Parts: sequence; structure tokens; C-alpha cells
Amino acid sequence: MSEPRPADEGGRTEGERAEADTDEYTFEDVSVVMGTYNEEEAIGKVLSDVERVTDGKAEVVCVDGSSDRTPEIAREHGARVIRQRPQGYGVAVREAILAPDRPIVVTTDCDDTYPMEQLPEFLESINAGYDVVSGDRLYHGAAAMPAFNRFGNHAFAAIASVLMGTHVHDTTTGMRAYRREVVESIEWTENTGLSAELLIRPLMRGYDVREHPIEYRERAGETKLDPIQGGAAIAKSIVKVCLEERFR
Ligand SMILES: Nc1nc2c(ncn2[C@@H]2O[C@H](COP(=O)(O)OP(=O)(O)O)[C@@H](O)[C@H]2O)c(=O)[nH]1
Ligand SMILES: [Mg+2]
Repeated sequence: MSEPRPADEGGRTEGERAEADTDEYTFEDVSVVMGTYNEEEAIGKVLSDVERVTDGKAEVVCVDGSSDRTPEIAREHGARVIRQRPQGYGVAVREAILAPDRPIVVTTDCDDTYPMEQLPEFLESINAGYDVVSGDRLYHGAAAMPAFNRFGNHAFAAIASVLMGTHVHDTTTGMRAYRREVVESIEWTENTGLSAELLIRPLMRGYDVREHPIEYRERAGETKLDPIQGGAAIAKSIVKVCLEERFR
């Protein structure tokens, strides 16, 4: 098989190249979405990073349950804010994913742990044909993650890998890019375990999913997830979702 030619070479005319270029998604096709729950320490930085990295082109949607200044700061940064009574991570993120209509949706946490500087790499992978691009925090060691969570996340990945029969590395990451048709074609059921569900169901339905190594930073502000209760809920979701997909 011959090597594929770089996109900017070969015998294509200007016109053909321009036409091909329009097939590529840009940040004008991207919505960056997140649940926000009392994140006034982090939200300004996270939204400035998105604005800078995407040249102000990505749309930002926050589903917000805060009682602090988070929603005002988000609006000052041009984000669309949808208010929602706090009901947990997954309830907020599901709403955030389904509310916009741009063809690519990127999730993140609003705590400055995820590297918005790597958004262009996520878009590149979508343009290379992947349906889901999942940020793998554990690849570089995740030194900024509390040791208990790191252990839990390795365990979740091991359980999910066995149940799926496919090796995955980080099932509960908050940073992913999805083609809209993927998130709209599946009925989501989980709350605390939504992140794992959003990886497992697409993988088990044959979508092209890629894990992409990301840097992970220390959290600004307090975590909203109880590690023990939340961890147990996630483990339960992983088992339930894997079995449901296997016997679907
Ligand atoms: N709107 C809303 N957002 C939430 C809720 N619970 C968590 N979040 C947000 O979801 C994201 C993930 O929560 P986080 O505390 O970072 O969980 P951790 O990464 O596991 O420590 C953060 O941006 C939170 O503000 C909720 O009940 N409602
Ligand atoms: Mg977080």
C-alpha cells in the first residue's frame, strides 16, 4: 500500500483543495460544554483559555447550578448559561451536551484541571475521522490527581476493559470531543457515571473512539464529587452499562 500524500501536496487544483478544506471542521463547528457548580475560582481562567485557544470561535455552554458568581462570570465571557437545580454531574453534563446544535461537542470540567491548549489536537483527531476523542489523564501519570482517585481511575479502566473486551485507559475523564450524531443516537442513563457511560456505549456500538494523552492540572476550588460515594456509583454504572451494551 502506498503512503498517503500530505494534504497540501499532490495533484489537486486550488479549487479542489478549497472544496476539500471545507470538509474539515473548525472551531466554528465546536461547542465547548460543561456543568458548573460554584466554580467562581476557576471559571474565568477556563473560559479565557477556551477563548484564546479557539480564537473566540468555539461556542461555550454552561449548565449551572451555582449559588456564587459563576453564572455572571460565565456570561461576562460570552458563554450561554442554562440554569438548572443542582442534581449531580451527569444531569448537568447531559443537558450541556444536548443543548447546543453545532456538529462537534467538547466536554470539560470547569475546575482548570483540563488543558484547553490541547483543544486543537482534539479537533484534529475528529477531522482525521474519529467519532469520539477521549482525554487520557493517566497516560502522563496524573501526579496532580489525589492518589485515591488515581487508584480508583486505574481500577475503573481495568474493570471496563475486562467487561468490554477492549483495552481502555481512562474511563472517567471529563475532557472529550464527540460528533453530535454519536451523542444524539444513544439514550444516556447515568449521573455520576455519565463520563464512563459516554465512553463505553459508543465503543461497544462500534464507533471510532480514540484515547488521547492529556496533561492534568491541580483543581482550582473544591471538588463536587465525594470520592467514596461517587466512586461506588461509577463502578456500578460501569458494570451496568457494559452488561446492557453486551446484551443489547
Ligand atoms: N450544574 C452542575 N454542575 C455540577 C454538578 N456536580 C458537579 N458539577 C460540575 O461538574 C464538573 C465535574 O465536577 P468535579 O467537582 O470537578 O468532579 P471531579 O473532577 O471528579 O473532582 C465541575 O465543573 C463541577 O462544577 C451539579 O450538580 N450541577
Ligand atoms: Mg473535575
